[in-house]
Amino acid sequence: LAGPAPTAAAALTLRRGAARVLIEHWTGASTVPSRTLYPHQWSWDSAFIAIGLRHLSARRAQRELESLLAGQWADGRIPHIVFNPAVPHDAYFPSPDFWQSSHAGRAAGAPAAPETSGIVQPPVHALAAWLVHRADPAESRRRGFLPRVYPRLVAWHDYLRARRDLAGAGLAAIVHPWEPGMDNSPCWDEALRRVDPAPPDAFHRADLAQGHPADRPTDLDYGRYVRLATDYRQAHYDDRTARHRFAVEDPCFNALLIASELALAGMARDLGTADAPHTARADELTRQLVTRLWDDTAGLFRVRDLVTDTLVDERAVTGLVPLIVPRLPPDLVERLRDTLGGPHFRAPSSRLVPSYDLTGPAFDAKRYWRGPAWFNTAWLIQRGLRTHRLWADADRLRHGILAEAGRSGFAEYVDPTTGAARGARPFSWTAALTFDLLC
Ligand code: 9WN
Repeated sequence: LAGPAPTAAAALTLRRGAARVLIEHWTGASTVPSRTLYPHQWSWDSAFIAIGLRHLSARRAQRELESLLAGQWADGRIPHIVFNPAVPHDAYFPSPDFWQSSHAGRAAGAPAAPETSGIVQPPVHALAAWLVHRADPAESRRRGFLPRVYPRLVAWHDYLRARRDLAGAGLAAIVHPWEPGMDNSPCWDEALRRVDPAPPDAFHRADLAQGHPADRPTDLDYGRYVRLATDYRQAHYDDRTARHRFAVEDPCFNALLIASELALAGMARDLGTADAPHTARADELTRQLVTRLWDDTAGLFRVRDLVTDTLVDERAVTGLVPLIVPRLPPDLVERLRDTLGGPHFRAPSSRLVPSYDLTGPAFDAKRYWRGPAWFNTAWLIQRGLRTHRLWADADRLRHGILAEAGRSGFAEYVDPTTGAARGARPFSWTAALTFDLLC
């Protein structure tokens, strides 16, 4: 399924289509992931969107990240949603009424405005900001972009280090299944079984009015998401006192932290802050990632459940994303490459990477992060392959991303067994990352 590169005409059509999605989803200060399903600003979406947008308008890409950072809390956290006050509250659940950030999050430093969620998403932001800066350094300098965002991104990483190193071993933990951005991955199933779901009448799902129920997490999943978020809110989102019933170390989240820490090192050099500790931090995180999450038998990284202090016995795409870590030991790179091309992840009909083991007991070709192939993880993996100079593998995946994006109309994800488009369409990061690969 290697597939050829798109012809010049096909690439032009794809570029135009991707640009159109980004323009139509721009709200004036940021980009919505989808006009229907996700009408606010999401954290890691904005980072991926900025990576594509930088080729279209470096200024707009900077504003995308600045608008997200306007929702940053005084404790350094970047919330996973920054709400648009113009959007009716019933358009998305959970809405600002549920999170109550400006009220319940006050002690943890939530801003008075805008309203935000209280949890986080993977730290792709510094990587995105550095790529945005490098796309047009003159425009970046003219707007003072790096001097403004660098301290905020440092504060974000400080938050993860100070408040989220729950095991005390150096890696950042996530405390809600929405935090890794892979909501219903089978990797969380066991940990979630310990959580009593909130009763179904305690919430009303807006997503089912837009999305297909077979594509989305179940009501039982939502009951547990609501319970965990309610508990966190009742603890005023204070990580020093909150007791987390769900706490795991996720490979993708930490790999992105490493890539972003290295991006901070680049920014610090550019700003003349030579003694910044970022490279040393990235090296230490890389050591801990390998020590705590690598599974040599399976040939990929696993999730660590911090309540039981064990590795979760599931293979998922999160375990392949650490390919983006530059100083990964070469033998691990080889093993990851083999796993990527082996029976668990080589999909028959899609040329992307399925979100979950094709042979795994929980595999579901349609349901969100339980099998469907997503474009952001494919983009990260192709970047990782390139980082390790595996050019042919990277090109194959790049061509796959371009082909699937075009064929699916920039879908949120595709069924890896049939190649059928699923989820929201068009979806912003699919368009943005496609655009990036064409520039
Ligand atoms: C909850 C916006 C987000 C993505 C996540 C994806 C999905 C939200 C939802 O949509 O999550 O945050 O409502 O399902 O899982 O990765 O950031 O696109």
